[in-house]
Amino acid sequence: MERTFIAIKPDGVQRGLMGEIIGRFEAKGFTLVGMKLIKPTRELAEKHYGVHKDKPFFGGLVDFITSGPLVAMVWEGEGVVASARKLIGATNPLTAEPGTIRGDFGISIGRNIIHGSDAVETAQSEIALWFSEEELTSWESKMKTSIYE
Ligand code: D4T
Repeated sequence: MERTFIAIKPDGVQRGLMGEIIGRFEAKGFTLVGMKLIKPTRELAEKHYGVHKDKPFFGGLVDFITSGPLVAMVWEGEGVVASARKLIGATNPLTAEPGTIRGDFGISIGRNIIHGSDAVETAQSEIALWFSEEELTSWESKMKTSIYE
């Protein structure tokens, strides 16, 4: 089953949106297989956003992501990588569609509340970066036959 890495960024934590965001993934039918509240080190944040290291916003992004606790999660389900990106919405909250997490709760691109892996391969490397195997718990929801045909 496909897995993706989701992080509620420090702004989402500070604004009290943890329950709302986790609830949206649960209500959709996805399964939570790992979760922890952590204040990431600079090294971890720089690795996570390594693809952006030459961008002008990189320093500010790393400062922000290490500024406070975030909720790191792994969610599992059919097509969860692409579906999570749709639940999250466009990178810029001002142009993100209403009904998406960023569209409903954000304004600034540098405070866009949540991260979700952009592809299956990225998800695999991000999960390995943020979690050890022992921190992930495989389990089968008793609602599975009501969610999947
Ligand atoms: P993440 O990776 O956080 O899920 O965001 P996206 O996948 O939607 O968008 P991204 O990789 O292009 O951007 C990563 C991260 O950088 C912040 N950012 C981005 C910023 O502060 N200023 C900018 O101009 C851009 C493009 C927001 C998300």
